[in-house]
Amino acid sequence: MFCEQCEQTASGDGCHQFGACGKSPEVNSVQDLLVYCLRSLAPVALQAKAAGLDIHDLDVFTCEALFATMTNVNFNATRLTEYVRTAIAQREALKGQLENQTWPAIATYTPDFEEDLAEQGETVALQFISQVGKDAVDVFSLKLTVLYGLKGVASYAFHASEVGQEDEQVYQFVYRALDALNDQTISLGDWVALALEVGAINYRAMELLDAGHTGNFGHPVPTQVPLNPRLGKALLVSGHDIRQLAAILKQTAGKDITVYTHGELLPAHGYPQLKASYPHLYGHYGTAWQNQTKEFAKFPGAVVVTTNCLMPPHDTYSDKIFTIGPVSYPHLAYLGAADHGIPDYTPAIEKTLALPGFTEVAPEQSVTVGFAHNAVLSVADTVIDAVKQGQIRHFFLVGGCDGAKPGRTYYTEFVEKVPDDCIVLTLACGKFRFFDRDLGEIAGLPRLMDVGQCNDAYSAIRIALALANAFEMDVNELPLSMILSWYEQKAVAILLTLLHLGIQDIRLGPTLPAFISANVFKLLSEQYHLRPISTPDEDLAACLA
Ligand code: SF4
Ligand code: SF3
Repeated sequence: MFCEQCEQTASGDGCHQFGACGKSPEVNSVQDLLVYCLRSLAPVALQAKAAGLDIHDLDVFTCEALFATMTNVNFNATRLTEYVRTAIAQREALKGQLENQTWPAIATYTPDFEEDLAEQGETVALQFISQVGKDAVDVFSLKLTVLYGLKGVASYAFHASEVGQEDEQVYQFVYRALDALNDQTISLGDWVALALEVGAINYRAMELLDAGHTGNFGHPVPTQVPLNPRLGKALLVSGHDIRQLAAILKQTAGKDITVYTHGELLPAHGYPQLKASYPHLYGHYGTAWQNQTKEFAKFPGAVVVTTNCLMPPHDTYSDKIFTIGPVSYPHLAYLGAADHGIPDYTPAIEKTLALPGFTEVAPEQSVTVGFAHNAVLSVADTVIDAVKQGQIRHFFLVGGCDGAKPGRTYYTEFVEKVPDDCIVLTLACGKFRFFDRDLGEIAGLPRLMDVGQCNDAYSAIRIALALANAFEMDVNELPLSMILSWYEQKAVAILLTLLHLGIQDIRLGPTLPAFISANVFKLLSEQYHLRPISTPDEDLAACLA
């Protein structure tokens, strides 16, 4: 097997024997086969669109299928095979509607479903890896950057479609980028341009998702979220999917169940309409994804995992875990979509009622969430005055994915060392390293503001652009530094968005992506001053200089 799509990749240069994430070589190969089949579908889908056919369901399917190949989403070869079958069946059905076309060879590829699909996946993956010619290493690096970034785009576009926000431009691009991966003639420079276009499209996908979340649930407002449980039956919802959280809240209403968020669903508490409609959306339990085996084991109720990051579950608790959508793991209960993409959550509810729930009170503790663009920009005047009067010296955006590597203590230390006259904005699951710290206030503004999920990088960008506008300066001239952590492919998409917007001087860690070649990194550091994190002291001093 060969996979190097995440930060956890073995020895920093690719998982070859078994995934450090727990993905088996067989599952990896079926995922490779699925990506190949989606690439084979792409030219046909583009033709269908050019011919004016409505292929909306296929657009959403393509995004979901790409999502299923992201890190810590789908470990189930059977379900991945279903995606492969659907991709091929849909492609052939479309070809039937597009008569008299000459198709490229890839669009005629069909796996032999009677034979070992993993073996066939390995063959197509080897073809993809075998690059020849000038700039082969760097072209391969950029192809992987495009593919991995595209997975991030697809995941956000899938979520945006769930909350009723779609843009044909995004779907078109998904196929165009998949089709580009079939093209051996694209130059190095054009691959760089395509990678930046992934960033541009990702900005649009995140914007759509923001519009879907705020349109359905209101603009986030600063909201206190209890971290201590309350007595009674408890259901935990993990992942990123706020629409599914809303569906679970609806289906558990009046059943004497308290619903807790886990991981990237913490910011859901900031959405006022969700809170107002469902008072049993009470608190947050646990921290970032890599701690879930301990946290899920201890949680005294059922757990629904709506998206990444799912870790291979331990036997001691696997019978209370439920997965949905693109998420799957062999032997874990899977709740298929029953009504407009919403599963019937009865099995998870029954499991919750059968489990003891919380039986002991714990000391009160809380965090505040809800500092998305609307909330922060509603106090823009205060922020601007505080900067002008020298009360706020600098802003730091410290955020991104969390992970298990010891080097990630950098981020905790960094935040602890940020001087008192600076504000820390944070987002995504990396915040769990410091989210419960009380950093105090400046001019009535909290020094630590939780902007939201990883996709709310859109909100952070909106805040930065609005401040730049107010100060009549370029965003790179603002007293703002971005200290980012990455783990999976959503983070790749977000990084490409920031580069597309021309954001300079980003510090990235805990390590640089293995799929970025030395030359590609050189280019990024020359053009954007992208650099690896060093030590908190050194980086802080440089940012504040
Ligand atoms: Fe390795 Fe990450 Fe790929 Fe899993 S997703 S196999 S940990 S590189
Ligand atoms: Fe975290 Fe998996 Fe990336 Fe949404 S949930 S940021 S790692």
